[in-house]
Amino acid sequence: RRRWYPTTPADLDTVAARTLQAGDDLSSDHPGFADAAYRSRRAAITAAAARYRWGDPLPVVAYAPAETATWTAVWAQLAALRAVGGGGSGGGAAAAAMGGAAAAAAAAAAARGRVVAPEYAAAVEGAVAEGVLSGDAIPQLGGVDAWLHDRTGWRVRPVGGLLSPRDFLNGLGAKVFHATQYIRHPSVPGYTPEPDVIHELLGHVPLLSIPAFAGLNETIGIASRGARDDAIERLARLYWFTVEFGLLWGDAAAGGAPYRAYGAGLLSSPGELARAVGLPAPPTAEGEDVREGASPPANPEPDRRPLTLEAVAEVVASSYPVTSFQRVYYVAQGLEGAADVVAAYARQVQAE
Ligand code: H2B
Ligand code: FE
Repeated sequence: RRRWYPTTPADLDTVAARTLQAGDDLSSDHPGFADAAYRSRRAAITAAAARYRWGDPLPVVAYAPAETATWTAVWAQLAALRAVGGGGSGGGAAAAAMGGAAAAAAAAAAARGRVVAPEYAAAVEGAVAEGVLSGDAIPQLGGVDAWLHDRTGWRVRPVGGLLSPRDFLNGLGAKVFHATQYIRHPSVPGYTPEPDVIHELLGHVPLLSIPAFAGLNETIGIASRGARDDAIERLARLYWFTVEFGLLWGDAAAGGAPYRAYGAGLLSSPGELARAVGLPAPPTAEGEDVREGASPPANPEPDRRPLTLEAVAEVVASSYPVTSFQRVYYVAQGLEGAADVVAAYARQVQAE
């Protein structure tokens, strides 16, 4: 007999409090471990997430100036990478002003050099235009949730830390994305070993506003329902190498960028994003330890392999580092291509 699994957002009340690593119980290698003020701040934010029940207003966090400064600094680095090849945020507007075929051609030329998925860049620009995302303040979940729900019907739910892969994937099947609200420790703004508000709201949420990509997430989530433990592990790996660290083929033949990132782990880490798409590392803040063990000698040029259904067999058998840059990235043919490969594998899992 198959075990019970949550299928509605309200069902998630039973799992969302089961975090693996409570926000007030940081492991000893966490940059905030020795910082008592950071720990108590995290504990206050995660306590509100633990009290949350479906239907409650989403918790509002009054972020301190230092927290906002971390958001703003990382936002600036990521915005620079997002704008590569896109002519900055004005590129699209300049093309639009020309009108007609000339505008389309100019927009296509501008987009060729992009190192992030063009759908992602457009989603972030749209959210900024609507005042949902901004580099000036850490967004609150309520505004983000309403914006996302309007687009793809997905909801955001607060969570105090990492969930088990099963609980987290079951949430995706209910079109619910669990989001942490605390921000990474200011000593290491370029990197976090666990999800934080930058990773959730700037990495994951814009992509979940894109129907093809939201569908990919839901597909993995539905396949996780009642699945055996070994199937959960394989789906978690598939999630990791697509949703978290996936790349798309770019437009190298036309002189554009060879790779474009769509993985949220890349889109929220300036150093790893640059490396994954083959750009020089962005300048880091003074004294910043971008990521331990991640300097070029320790991390030679990564492998990039095509994401095919045959490659998924290798993906789901591969463990991956959580606290250093990835050694291998899988490259898909557009977000639809990634979704097709994931759907084909999900059908196999459901037939097991
Ligand atoms: N929990 C939370 N809170 N956020 C995540 O992004 C997350 C998680 N990712 N648990 C999961 C695990 C992912 O790495 C896969 C499915 O294991
Ligand atoms: Fe994530």
